[in-house]
Amino acid sequence: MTAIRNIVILTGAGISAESGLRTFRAEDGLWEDHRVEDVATPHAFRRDPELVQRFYDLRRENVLAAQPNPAHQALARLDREWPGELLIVTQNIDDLHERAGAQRVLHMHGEALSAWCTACDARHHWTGTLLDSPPCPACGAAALRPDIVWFGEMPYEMERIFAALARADLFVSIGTSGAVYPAAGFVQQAAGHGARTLELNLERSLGSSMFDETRLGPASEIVPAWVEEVLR
Ligand code: BJW
Repeated sequence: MTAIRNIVILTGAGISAESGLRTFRAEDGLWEDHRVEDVATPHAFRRDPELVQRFYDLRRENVLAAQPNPAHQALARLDREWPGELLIVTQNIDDLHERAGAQRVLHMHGEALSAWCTACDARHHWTGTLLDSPPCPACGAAALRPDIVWFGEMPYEMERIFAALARADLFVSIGTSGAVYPAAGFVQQAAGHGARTLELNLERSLGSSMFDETRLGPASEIVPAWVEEVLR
């Protein structure tokens, strides 16, 4: 087996579940209260901006109240101690990887604590509400929306992600159901370039059979154990 130097880690809602943030597709998931098409598409935002702003104002509040768990902390340790290339590509909009201390993090589906001005294209760190239509700090327009990638929109930094996948010796997917593309296809891309692939999840994902290995359990247990093994 080739020595591992370059690692790409994909994280999903499952890594933050034990921090108290609800996942999407579980029975008690976020979208049990909302239809996806009512809150996570540009069309929904045009049709009912107040509903969408209220949904994300609440999500922002939840993110601010949450704390990183041992899985985030273990990945932050790996980021600090891994001498080779490493990229944590998260689908999550929370900032728990960063608050645990990880630096090599990319938010492909946007960030809860960021507001995007559709008038001047500026992005602002945002911890307050957007429902009350505050002015953009850069141009003054009342045109701020959550800086979130909705269905039908292009995820962020795809070129950088594909380049990292092409160089990866190891691809690890943590706490994601494999229901949403393009992230669900990363395992095939990495494997196609020769990477070993590992899934860490509470339950098998939709694409589980595409991984070389699957380890099942809560992220707060299986992620620290895996990091310990990699750094040994
Ligand atoms: C635990 C745990 C514990 C729980 N420990 N684990 C037809 C076919 C194929 C594709 C398409 C299609 N029609 C349309 C598309 C494209 C579409 C898509 O994929 N649709 C599918 C529904 C089919 N995708 C898009 O539109 C994307 N854009 C796009 O494709 O642009 C074109 C393009 C082309 C080529 C290259 C590049 C681009 C945009 C997708 C945007 C997704 N946005 C959302 C919402 C916004 C963020 C937010 O509000 O937070 O992002 S959707 C939602 O799902 C969110 C998540 O990031 C994403 C993934 O969810 P995740 O993280 O997997 O959560 P769950 O709940 O599904 O799973 C949780 C997992 O955790 C489970 O597996 C549990 O077992 C596990 N777990 N507790 C460990 N304690």
